[in-house]
Amino acid sequence: MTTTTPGANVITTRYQQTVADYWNNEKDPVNLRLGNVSGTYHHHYGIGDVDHAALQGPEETREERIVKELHRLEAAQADYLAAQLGDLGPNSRILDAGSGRGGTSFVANQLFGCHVNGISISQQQVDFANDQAKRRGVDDKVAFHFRNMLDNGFDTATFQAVWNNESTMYVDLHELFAEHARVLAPGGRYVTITGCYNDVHGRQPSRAVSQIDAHYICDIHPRSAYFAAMAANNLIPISVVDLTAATIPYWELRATSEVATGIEDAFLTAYKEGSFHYLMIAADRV
Ligand code: GPP
Ligand code: MG
Repeated sequence: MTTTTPGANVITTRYQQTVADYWNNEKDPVNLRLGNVSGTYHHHYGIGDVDHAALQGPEETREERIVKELHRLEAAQADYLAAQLGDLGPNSRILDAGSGRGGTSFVANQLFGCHVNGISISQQQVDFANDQAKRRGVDDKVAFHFRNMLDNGFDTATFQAVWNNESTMYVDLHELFAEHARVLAPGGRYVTITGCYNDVHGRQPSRAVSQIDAHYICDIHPRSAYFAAMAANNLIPISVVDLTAATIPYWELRATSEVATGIEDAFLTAYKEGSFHYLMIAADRV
């Protein structure tokens, strides 16, 4: 696996340090209990219909069944993202920008058998994910690094695919896509699944979107910003899918669960009032 020297300073602003602090301290049951279901730990939301049959059963096991079902919907989201990464094989090299506890990286490695590099500005997340790679016996192919997605330190034109699974809202999109375009090989694929606010609803984020920003210390971008920043950086969209309707069942189920964190109503309000979308965008590097 090729690794080059990352930028000398991984964390370059005080804002980035507050984000790193959040993730270094995060041990939320909504992420750890769900991850324990299969041993794959995700940091993104779910898509698809709730299987109400799977939720039938005695009251004592209700919570366990909800946790399992939420995890299944999150796994379906990761499978969906990985399926957009293009025609990859065991020799492909791919980059997970904002890799969390490694969930999507392991899904992609399992699907393609390829080399995966994940990067995060949270050392805790990097350590957790590298430990997972060892336990799974894939540390020869899947590795996580303490690096900044705006200055990732990898060689130019060396990745066949790059993705952000719900991590673009922490960075400036022009800086991000310039860096992605630098490391993507010509014809390489970029994929993001993201929450973005609806320009049609207004030029500024809605109250519910602002509540989500405050909860995660992020800065959700308008939908338009993605396409402007891609166009400026030789990333040409090939597929745009509105996953809003597909993610609402996940949030409705999560809102009824013990693992709810308090942000569920803001997501449901934002999606249902139309001020916010859950979007998949795939683009090719030219
Ligand atoms: C985290 O997932 C995702 C984000 C913090 C980015 C915000 C995403 C948007 C679509 C706006 P998580 O699994 O760590 O969050 P939670 O702890 O709420 O499950
Ligand atoms: Mg989560």
